[in-house]
Amino acid sequence: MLSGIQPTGDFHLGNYLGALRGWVEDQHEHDSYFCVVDLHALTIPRDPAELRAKSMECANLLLAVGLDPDVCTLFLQSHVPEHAELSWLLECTASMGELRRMTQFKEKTARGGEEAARVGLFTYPVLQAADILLYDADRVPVGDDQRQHLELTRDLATRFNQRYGETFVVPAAAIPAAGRGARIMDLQQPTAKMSKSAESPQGVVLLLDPPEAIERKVKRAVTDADTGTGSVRYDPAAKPGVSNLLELLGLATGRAPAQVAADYSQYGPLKVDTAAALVELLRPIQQRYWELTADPGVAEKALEQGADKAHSVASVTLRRARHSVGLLPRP
Ligand code: ATP
Ligand code: LTN
Repeated sequence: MLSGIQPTGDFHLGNYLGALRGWVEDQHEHDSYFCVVDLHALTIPRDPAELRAKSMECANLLLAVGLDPDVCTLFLQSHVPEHAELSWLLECTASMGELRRMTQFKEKTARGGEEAARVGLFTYPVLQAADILLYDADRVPVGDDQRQHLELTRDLATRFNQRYGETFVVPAAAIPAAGRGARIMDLQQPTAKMSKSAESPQGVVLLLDPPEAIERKVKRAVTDADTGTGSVRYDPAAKPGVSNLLELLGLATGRAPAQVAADYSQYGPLKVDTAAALVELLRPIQQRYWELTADPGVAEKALEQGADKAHSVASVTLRRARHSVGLLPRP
């Protein structure tokens, strides 16, 4: 199993409930690789000092949510050069047309236009395919927004295998069920996903937000005008704001959102309880995070051990792929 996360922006509840929380459980059931995708972060302008700091912050947060470096393999993408090399072989497998159809590319170039976009933003999903295929991953846990990138990875693996003979394992996405964290919505704009790159910070609950900030953001969450009888119900299409709060409270307390709805008739108490549950959910993560930042050696050691393990696996797969396409081994 493999998944990745970009060391950019600040981690939020969508990242945690849609992806990271599942990773922590998965690590005990699968041979798991978790990659901080620092090369992907270069697809849009980044300050070098900030990228360095964010990469360490990201590693510390992954440890704080519960990834155990003695159980799983946690590493930085750029520490394993095979990722960039396999990406080239896959770029020679992918077509311009299929990359141009990627929603993320279209969204991220909507404002500045395609002309100014970095080529890396265009080939981003190919590098992602390399991340996955290098580890023979058959399970890739991600949020719903990554569905299209996973489809592309499957297409590239299948095409490569057909062209050059069986080389890669064709992976499958593991996406949480609807209402169970697949797509946590922005609290201010409940029809858009909660995102690191959201316009307003008020709609995004960060993993490191202090309790007062969590309470304020949840209290001000956009609900809707329909406050009559039966207004607290799980109905994402008609009531996106309320449904998102029900989903959050459900995820924090281990219940289905419709089950949570049965306990409430008004928005006020739902918000108070959601905020309190989120504060409790994040408290131990924040505490571990601050302990880890005080001792940078822990993350450094985890990343070193992770890079060695990842390299030993990736180098074997890359050798296989090089041989398949006809590249000669070095004498
Ligand atoms: P950006 O919005 O700037 O692209 P992001 O918040 O989506 O960033 P990523 O690093 O791209 O962050 O995502 C890390 C993981 O979190 C991915 O598996 C992604 O699917 C998941 N994820 C991100 N946002 C949400 C969300 N709102 N709900 C559920 N899962 C999410
Ligand atoms: N594109 C993903 C991050 C990512 C990833 C991966 C996820 C890069 N490589 C490999 C799963 C597997 C994102 O934006 N969330």
